[in-house]
Amino acid sequence: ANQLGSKKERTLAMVKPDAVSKLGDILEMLHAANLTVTKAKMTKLTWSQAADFYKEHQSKPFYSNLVQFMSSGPVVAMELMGDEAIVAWRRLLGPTDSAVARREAQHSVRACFGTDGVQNAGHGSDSIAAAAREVEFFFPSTGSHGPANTAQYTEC
Ligand code: RTP
Ligand code: MG
Repeated sequence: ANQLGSKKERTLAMVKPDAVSKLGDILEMLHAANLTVTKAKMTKLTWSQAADFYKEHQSKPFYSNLVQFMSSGPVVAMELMGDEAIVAWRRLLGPTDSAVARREAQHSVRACFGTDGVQNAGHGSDSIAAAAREVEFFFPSTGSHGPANTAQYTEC
């Protein structure tokens, strides 16, 4: 914790296929919430990549719909940094079901841009361990080609 008692954390945010066209609005919401984008990538997940990413849910009834949706079009993955970034981004996302979000968190990402319970605009890591796994999933620290993920963000 710093002098103010807050913890700088990183988390993995993903803009799901139903909200990629709203990326600009979502970036504005991140900025307003004091969350900094430190890595970003647009990609289209294969079915098996989406299945791997959400494997903790493989026994759930919605799993095949979820994997189908998550591999149906491009997604934008971002590493975010900020004070208590994990819970701050999940708060900004709002409740899992977009209809509930529209009732209970009207200014959230899912209220504004989500479609329903599965197509809900965004994903956020739910723990420090999940954030580490999910950042590595999209931004592998070894074995990647092209420019390295070593950019250092500086305040402007
Ligand atoms: P996420 O992992 O995507 O950030 O969402 P979450 O923590 O709010 O919700 P989670 O329980 O982890 O579920 C992962 C994703 O599966 C879809 N889902 N559908 N039909 C349903 O009951 C249902 N429940 C979950 C959503 O896309 C959810 O974000
Ligand atoms: Mg989750």
